[in-house]
Amino acid sequence: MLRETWWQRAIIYQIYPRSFQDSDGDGVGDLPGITRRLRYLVDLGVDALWLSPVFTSPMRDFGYDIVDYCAIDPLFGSMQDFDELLEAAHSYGLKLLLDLVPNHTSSQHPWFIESRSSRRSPKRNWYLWRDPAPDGGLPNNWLSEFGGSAWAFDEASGQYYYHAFLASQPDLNWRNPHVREAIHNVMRYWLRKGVDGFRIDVLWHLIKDDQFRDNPINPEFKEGQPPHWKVLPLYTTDRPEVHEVVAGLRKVADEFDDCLLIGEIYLPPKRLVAYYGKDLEGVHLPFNFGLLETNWHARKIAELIDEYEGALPAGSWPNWVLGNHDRPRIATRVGGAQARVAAMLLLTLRGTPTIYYGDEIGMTDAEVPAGLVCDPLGKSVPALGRDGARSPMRWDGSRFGGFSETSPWCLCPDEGPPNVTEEESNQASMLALYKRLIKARRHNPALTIGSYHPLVATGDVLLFRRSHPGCPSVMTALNLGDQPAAAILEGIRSRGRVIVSTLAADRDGEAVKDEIDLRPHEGLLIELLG
Ligand code: TEU
Repeated sequence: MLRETWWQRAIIYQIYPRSFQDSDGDGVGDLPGITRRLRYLVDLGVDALWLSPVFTSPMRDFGYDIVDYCAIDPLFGSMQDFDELLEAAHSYGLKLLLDLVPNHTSSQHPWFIESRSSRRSPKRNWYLWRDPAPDGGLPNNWLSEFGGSAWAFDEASGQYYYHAFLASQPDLNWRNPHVREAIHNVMRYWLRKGVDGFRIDVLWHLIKDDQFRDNPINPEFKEGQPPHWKVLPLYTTDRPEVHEVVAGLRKVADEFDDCLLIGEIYLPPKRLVAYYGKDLEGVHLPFNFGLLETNWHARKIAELIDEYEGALPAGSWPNWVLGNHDRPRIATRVGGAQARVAAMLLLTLRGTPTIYYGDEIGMTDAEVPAGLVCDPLGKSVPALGRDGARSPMRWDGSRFGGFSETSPWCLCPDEGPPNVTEEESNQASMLALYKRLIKARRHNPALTIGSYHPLVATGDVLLFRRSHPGCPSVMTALNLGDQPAAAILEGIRSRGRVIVSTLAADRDGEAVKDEIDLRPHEGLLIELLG
């Protein structure tokens, strides 16, 4: 069993820095803005902040295209601003995680400029260069996630380079030990500064097939699906050799105390958990995106939890994610009423939860008129546009939502709710619910580190129990439907009392026996007595 670490009990909060708080009036969020809002995050009760990339970048993919891994983009502030943020976060007891983007750089990164300069460049082999096919065409059928072939032709040197995302995001060659060493040193740079770990971008992409074989055609592809689904990514992602690379990243993390590595990996549970590594020498938390992808039905969610819990290797620690900067927001996917139920689910499941900024006030995706699309993915595959989930944080009801003095880079926040100021003074708000749930979680080890026991998943009702020796067990009872529902607990002694209802405080302390009545869209947290 692994020794208990800070991140097992922690709640992580993702900040998309462009959209959190502008401090210099340019309409783009920045580091001093985040520093200004730390008090809010402490009051919310989270433990660690993960910042999407803040490094120097031409921003073709909003910072996921980096030209200097060890410098702050002036749009976000200076290195001094970063140091101040880190110090302030630590003084509040908050951990700070950065976004490590090891799979690709910007095409403007000096490494790529040098690599591209000639076939004989010492850095040629830092990226993936291939000759054209004998007929002069593409080296193989690999597709970019952002549309079209994953190969871009370089006229000057007469070869193609591989890019899993934009052509301006060439993939690094992770079979090259110099690339490994260079990124390891990037990690060391930030860890020496005192950051507490990294979320690692597209970890399952790092190694591609060394024979560059064609990906198999996807027989189930249907028109309207993302174009890159036409082939199955057999030879471009989740290659067996990736685990050695992951273990290498972990070794660097282990040079430092308590460094947390989270991997961004979109894979089904059985393949996902391989990223914990042999003997748990992989990342500490391979992000579990099950809740982003599941249908919102009690049975489906129960199956997802069982499958995930069942796949976890001995001694590993689970985690759950409800939203991020790449996917529609939870309140948009399941509606405002169910978003409250989802909050209870996220914060009472076993495993480290990650909250996406703004979800705690019930923000929904902004509607993005076609002419205003910023996201490169949204431009090539409109159905997958990500701008909506990246709109500015809504701090108050003023013009520009208290986010900025000026019109924001992305769509303006509407005036009015939801916003932090309004919700702070409303006991029935989403924000108040998040705070109560976080407090309950922190208060009872059954919820933070306790074991998980499935109880019921029928109709719209989902029920489970969390237990830990020496403290009261807690039951989560969720109604995922819009009709009243009852759960009858046969053979379970379930005397308890309600500690949180997602709807209102009117049931606090209510005694519960064998039958639990749930109002439409209601979730109850019940502390069991004996
Ligand atoms: O996302 C990788 C990824 O899998 C996404 O491309 C996802 O498939 C897509 O957004 C559809 O939901 C990471 C970052 O989170 C994303 O913001 C970057 O654009 C991408 O990598 C490239 O760095």
